[in-house]
Amino acid sequence: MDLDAYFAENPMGGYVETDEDFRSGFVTLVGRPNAGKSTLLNAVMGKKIAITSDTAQTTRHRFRAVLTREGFQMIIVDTPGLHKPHDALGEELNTSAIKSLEDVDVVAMLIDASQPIGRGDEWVADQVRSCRTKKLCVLSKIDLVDEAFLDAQREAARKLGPWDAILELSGVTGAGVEGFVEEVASLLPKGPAWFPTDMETDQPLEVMVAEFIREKILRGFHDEVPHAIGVGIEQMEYVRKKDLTRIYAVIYVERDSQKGIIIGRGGDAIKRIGIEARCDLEQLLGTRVFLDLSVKVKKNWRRDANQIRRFGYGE
Ligand SMILES: Nc1nc2c(ncn2[C@@H]2O[C@H](COP(=O)(O)OP(=O)(O)O)[C@@H](O)[C@H]2O)c(=O)[nH]1
Ligand SMILES: [Mg+2]
Repeated sequence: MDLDAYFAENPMGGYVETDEDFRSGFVTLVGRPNAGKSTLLNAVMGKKIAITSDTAQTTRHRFRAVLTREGFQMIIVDTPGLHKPHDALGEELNTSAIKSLEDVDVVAMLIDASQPIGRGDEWVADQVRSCRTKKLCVLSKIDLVDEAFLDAQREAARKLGPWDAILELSGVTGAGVEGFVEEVASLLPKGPAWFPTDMETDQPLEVMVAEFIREKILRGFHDEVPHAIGVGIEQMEYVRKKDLTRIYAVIYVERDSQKGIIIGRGGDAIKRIGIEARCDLEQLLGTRVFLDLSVKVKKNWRRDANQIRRFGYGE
């Protein structure tokens, strides 16, 4: 096969020219739910790839984002938070996060600097300590704390170590994010790029679309409903003539009462979810979007490991 001709015709397949100083490798983000892992991932990538919210179990599956720059390629693994599991879904999510500690070069443990460091963080640190990788401790959300508090947090974080470095940053303001990228890059082993330069994530598009919709529900409802939902994409088609993507998605809930809440009075709530999701999806896809949302009841899907996998969560 003539590779030059192939790449000329398929610019999507480009690989970087690498020399012997090129570094490449994997960094996994771990920490308690809400530590700011997915927000940091988006800040590093300079665009939204991961969904974020202040609801636990926002991130339900492990996936990778690829950052390629001159001199290095970094594969960032985002994970569900590590926490004490309460149901089959929670257990799957933990397993998924713990697995992500294997076979990587750097583990970055995020700690929300605005919260007291506690048992939950100690438990995560215990998991991290037994890894043979390089280890970073990242104090996140520093925009929410003052200098004195941050000093105390840094001291508490040090005791959870040993760490190769302790960093501080805010995924919201961007402070310290570049420093994080540089630190990780310096810890990566030498070696050629793993992925094409234009590849930004290994999440299938369908999964990203479903996740972007789920995010709007997480952000819109602050009771138990968010935990009970899963989103499935039934059909997705691109109409070239209209530069339009048609998406048919189903929101699964566990009970009729939850279905009522998601739909809202006179369909208000689901209409709002649809409008918000469509905005994000148009950004993601770079086309106009027609979004059809429906709600179905699927009892106990969270207790059934097979169902959980069918929704694309966990391993
Ligand atoms: N103020 C502030 N909020 C943040 C920051 N990083 C994350 N958050 C918020 O914290 C919540 C959890 O963030 P997320 O990235 O989903 O956490 P994850 O569960 O660790 O992936 C969201 O509401 C974010 O907007 C930060 O640097 N500053
Ligand atoms: Mg997350």
